Amino acid sequence: MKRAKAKTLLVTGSVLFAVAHAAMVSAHDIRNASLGNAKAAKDVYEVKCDSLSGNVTDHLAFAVEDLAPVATPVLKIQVRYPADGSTVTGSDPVDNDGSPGPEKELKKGNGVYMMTIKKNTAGKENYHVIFHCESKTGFETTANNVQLRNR
Ligand SMILES: [Ca+2]
Repeated sequence: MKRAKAKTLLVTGSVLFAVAHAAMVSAHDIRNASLGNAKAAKDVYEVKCDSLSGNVTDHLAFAVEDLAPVATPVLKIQVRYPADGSTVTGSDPVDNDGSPGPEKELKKGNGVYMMTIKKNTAGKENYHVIFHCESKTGFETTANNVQLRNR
């Protein structure tokens, strides 16, 4: 759970960061999920960030990975904090290359975040989502998620 070491590796390169990230926090992944053919298809998850062992959440960090098939749609991940409407969006610009798109953060502390996976055009897609509630100092806090919509 302690991610201080991963944060140190971060300065040496994003590849090391991705490896450390995957190894240390695999519990907060949504693996091999899919979006249907329709352009408007989207999956919605509710993520609740809480405190763990005295560490209060500072932000929700997230990234999406576009898995095979290699298809036209570009996958997007949008996280919204409904309490004030703040949103941050990320994407994976390279389909099925074994790594997610750039990690993004929404800094809203403990609370409920809405995470939506969508795409920019019609076509079936499969994806993997990585997300973590983290304290200011990079400790993982509690993240519970439920899927609200699956299209
Ligand atoms: Ca990719």
